[in-house]
Amino acid sequence: MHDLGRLDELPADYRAALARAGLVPLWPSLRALLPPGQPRPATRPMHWAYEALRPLLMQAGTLTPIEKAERRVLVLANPGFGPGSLQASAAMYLGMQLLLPGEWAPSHRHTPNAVRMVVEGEGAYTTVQGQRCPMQRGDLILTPTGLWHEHGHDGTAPVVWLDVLDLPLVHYLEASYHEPGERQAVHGSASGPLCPEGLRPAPGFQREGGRYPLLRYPWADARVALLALGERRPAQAAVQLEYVNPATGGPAQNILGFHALMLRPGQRLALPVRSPAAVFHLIEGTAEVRVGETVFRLAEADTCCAPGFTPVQLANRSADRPAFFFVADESPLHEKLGLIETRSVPGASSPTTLDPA
Ligand code: 1HN
Repeated sequence: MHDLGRLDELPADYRAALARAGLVPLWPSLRALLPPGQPRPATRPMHWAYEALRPLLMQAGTLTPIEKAERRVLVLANPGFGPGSLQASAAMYLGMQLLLPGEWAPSHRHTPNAVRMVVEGEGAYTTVQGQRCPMQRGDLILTPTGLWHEHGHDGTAPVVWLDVLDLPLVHYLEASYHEPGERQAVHGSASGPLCPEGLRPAPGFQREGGRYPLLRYPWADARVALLALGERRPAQAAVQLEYVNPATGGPAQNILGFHALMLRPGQRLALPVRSPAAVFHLIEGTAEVRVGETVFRLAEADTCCAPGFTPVQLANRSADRPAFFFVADESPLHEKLGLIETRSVPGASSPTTLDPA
């Protein structure tokens, strides 16, 4: 492969003439745009410990009233995208949001899709398109593109949740905007699963809120399902559930994908190397996440991210308790764009359990 010409090899007056004409030579940038063999992700492996983040979030609660924030959020910033980065990966935004007792985060809607993974506290709720969704630890609540949403809190202690949005992508596409709204009239509750297992709304089913019949996925149900699946799957197999849209059987949202994953006591799992970046949030237990050469030790409520094209191994360090992860990734986007790739690593094409270390 030839070394290509550099910008500084070109005469200064020629470069100035190009700039005046609104032109740029391709060859100095060609290798950065199309690196050999695989991408060079800006996304860095990162770990955000809840223990470190929580006091700063609580401090935001005293420094900034909700009226001055609308959404009181500390963004989990990946430094690979530069100082002040507002993203965790190319397509994923992560933020920890705090709502204090009695506070209200007013109704709005926007083009990016959001989900909330509840981390701490009782008594808060999100109203999505008129459906009141109570928030309990580990619950996943969707606010798909264009749906009205607002948050309230009738409890007595702070409530914290992890927001996951496809904002970096939608903003890059120059498609990101919001509209403020009035307080919503509540005309339903999404306090339980819409349908039992094996049933789904028939084609043509429409509720206000349209193509998303299920907005709240209670953790209590997902946890029971993971434990039951773990009983039935071989001891070394991955125990993983995908959050799906029951109307389509496809991913719960269009751009980002969401899973719940259980590691048995002592289990180690090598994930296939894939093109999308992924985020791992530990709902329960203690675990180790190895991203390439970097090892993170996760406590409950910790979050980390892994760039695409990078080997990831998960390990449950406890000998007697399962560990439960919430996983968010960019796979629906890569699938739709025809960019999805899975590469074999020795011993891992589908999730593979390694011998205990
Ligand atoms: C948003 O609407 C929420 O509704 C949270 O709670 C975080 C980050 C960027 C843009 C919109 C919310 C957000 C957001």
